[in-house]
Amino acid sequence: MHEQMTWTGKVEARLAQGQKTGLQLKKGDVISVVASGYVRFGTLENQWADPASAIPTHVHDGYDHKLVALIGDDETHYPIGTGVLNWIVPSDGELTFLFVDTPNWYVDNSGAFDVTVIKQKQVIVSFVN
Ligand SMILES: [Ca+2]
Repeated sequence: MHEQMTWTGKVEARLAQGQKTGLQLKKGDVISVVASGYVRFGTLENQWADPASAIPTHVHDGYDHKLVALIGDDETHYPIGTGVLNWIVPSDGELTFLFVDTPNWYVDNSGAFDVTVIKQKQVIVSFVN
């Protein structure tokens, strides 16, 4: 099977477990990501976020409303925001995107970000015996 090198799709704000991409990454892989759009993380008029943060009018509630990446079973939230360029992947596993919201308060979210990922050629390292 041909290795998947790209993923383009929606990351819905209401997905508490995030959106899996099917992209299997290995530590040392290099990827670039572009994310755009606006989502709502609640029903109040000012509860909007772009991929990097809540809009500035929202009263800070202690949670960063932003797009992050997860890799495999690693619970680490890797910041993505509006995108990353030439990011060297730190661990092995499937790439998942997640919109960070207050735990258990995903049900009142709506909208989705448009996200595109490209897995790039790795830097070739030559070993001399
Ligand atoms: Ca919410």
